[in-house]
Amino acid sequence: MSQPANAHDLPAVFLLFQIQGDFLSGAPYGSGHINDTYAVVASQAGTPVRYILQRVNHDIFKNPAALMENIARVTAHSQSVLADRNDPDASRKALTTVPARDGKPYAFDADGNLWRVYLFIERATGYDIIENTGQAVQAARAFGSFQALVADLPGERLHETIPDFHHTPKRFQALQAAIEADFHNRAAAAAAEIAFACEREGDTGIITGLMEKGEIPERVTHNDTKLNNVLIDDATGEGVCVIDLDTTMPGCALYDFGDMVRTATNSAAEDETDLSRVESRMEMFEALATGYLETASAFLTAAEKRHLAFSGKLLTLECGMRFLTDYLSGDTYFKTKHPEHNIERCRNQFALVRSIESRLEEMQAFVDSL
Ligand code: ADP
Ligand code: GN1
Ligand code: MG
Repeated sequence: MSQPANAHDLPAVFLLFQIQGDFLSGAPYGSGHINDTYAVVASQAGTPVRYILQRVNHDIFKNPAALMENIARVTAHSQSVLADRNDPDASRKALTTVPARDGKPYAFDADGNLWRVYLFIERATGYDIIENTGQAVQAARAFGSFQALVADLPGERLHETIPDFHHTPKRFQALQAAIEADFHNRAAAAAAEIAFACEREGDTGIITGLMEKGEIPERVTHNDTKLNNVLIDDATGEGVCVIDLDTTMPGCALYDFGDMVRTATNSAAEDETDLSRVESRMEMFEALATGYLETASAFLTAAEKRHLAFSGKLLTLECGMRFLTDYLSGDTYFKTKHPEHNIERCRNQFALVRSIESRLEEMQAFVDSL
């Protein structure tokens, strides 16, 4: 379940970092499901300045120092590209970590938690539900540009911060193990959802199978392209910054496009329980495909393009299976607000899968027409 707001000693954590000025206040921020995120305010000679202070969830990210090595490399690369362009807004267009007292981009507290601080990107918003097709175009452009940017990342292969993160067949196996164990006696209540996932087992291995055969390439990808992981500029409406880089690692371009479809085409919130409101909107899909291909068509292969619509179905199915697995396992992974939260999210995602299935051909025909 979610952390209580007063779970951490924010003034003490603040002092671990080279933040100028005095600690004024701190409060939980955002709607991420994984890390503990706070907006903290420092008084800099009387002017309040916000920062993002985050505890990285080390139950999920088993090697948070390696994760921070990835982030340091990706953010340094983004900033050097922006500097080469003399971009006057560079510090809003890429995440910037604030160093700890020892110069590292993170610090450990007395309980062994890893913390990091980012400059707060002001005058921009991460949306849980999309408001218009313009935002879909912008979000897709931002994630497509991000993929193009990290394609040139110098150095070794990035660390896999969560192994097999989007290996859907392994996610399916994990679901089967949770059903068999049924430690919390919840499988009976989830019988319909379990059946839904089992009927679609054949879909789970399609993308991993093409990757194993070398027909779809491994690329550095973001892997968590949920709509609220791109900040949209409040004034211009442009996608200003891609955030939440914890899962930026070797992956597949389709994982990123698929998760955009999952989050940006849904006409309702991810945990909406009135399933009649859950629909994958064609106009949002078209906007996503348009924005994404503007920035990514130069590097995408024909096999990747052929699976863009399917990736939306697959990533939605995978996410629904992950919520279901977590429900059966006693809600240990995703932050939840009440005991039914994960199964409600699962039902919502599976309703969205059905909706995508009903227009899959139309979606792919649109991609092919571009
Ligand atoms: P999680 O992995 O838990 O989703 P995120 O890194 O996405 O954590 O952060 C949670 C939320 O905090 C984001 O959805 C966004 O609203 C906000 N956020 C994160 N980083 C920044 C930043 N540098 N500037 C402004 N807001 C941010
Ligand atoms: C988590 O961290 P956040 O809230 O952006 C999850 C994603 C899921 C998403 C479902 C590291 O994303 O994989 O798709 O919840 N992140 C991790 O909303 O597991
Ligand atoms: Mg996030």
